[in-house]
Amino acid sequence: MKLFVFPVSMYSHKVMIALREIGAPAELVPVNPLAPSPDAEFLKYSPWQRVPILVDGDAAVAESSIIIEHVNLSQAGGVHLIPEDPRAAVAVRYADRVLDWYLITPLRQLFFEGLKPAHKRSARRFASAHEQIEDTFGWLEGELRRSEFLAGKSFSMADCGAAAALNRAATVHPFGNYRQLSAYFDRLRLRPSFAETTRYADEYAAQNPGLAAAIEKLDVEQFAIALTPL
Ligand SMILES: N[C@@H](CCC(=O)N[C@@H](CS)C(=O)NCC(=O)O)C(=O)O
Repeated sequence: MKLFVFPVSMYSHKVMIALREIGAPAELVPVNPLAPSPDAEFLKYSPWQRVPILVDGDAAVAESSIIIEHVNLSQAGGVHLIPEDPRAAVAVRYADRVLDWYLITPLRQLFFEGLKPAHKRSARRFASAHEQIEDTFGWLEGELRRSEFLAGKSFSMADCGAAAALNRAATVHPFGNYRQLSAYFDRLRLRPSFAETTRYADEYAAQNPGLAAAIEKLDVEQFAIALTPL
């Protein structure tokens, strides 16, 4: 299997964490979807220029959650990131949708707003993204009072998305007084799947000077460096 990733992207991290948890190794192919002319093979599989994309034999699978479903299906035993019990599976898919729409989406809005030259940035759009992140933190705090993981007793697809998103949120929208959320993020960070994924991102950022700092500061000049093709 081959997984096209942008090494610092939240959706890529979500899938990288999942594959490591499942123990389904894939060759990671780093691409920059924001580059003016991205890798031609990547474009063949992703006409939308979006990562991640999984290539498994003849199948090319897009969309982070569907990639995880695809790999999860081929697991005969071992770790299942989507429970076999249908009701428990719905809870996992629900949390996964909430995270994609109401946490990763506003975090991406902050990123893309930060890419714009200062005079084109909108205080209203920044505020609306922060407000949505805050609402989702409140929801997460309530869920985490009930269980150790986001959607039940065991680590699932929902926790993969949460780990990827909270890692970005920690730099641009701190957890404040959300104590359950902070403690949950600390637990996620201890997982080897998270550590390996962030190590890969850090190594990539180290080879692309300015990128890590750009993400932290959402600094428009440094983001220009992030746009340099791989
Ligand atoms: N719904 C998609 C979203 C994928 C996505 O937006 N990926 C971002 C990276 S985090 C991307 O490729 N962005 C490039 C762009 O927006 O041009 C998924 O779950 O995989």
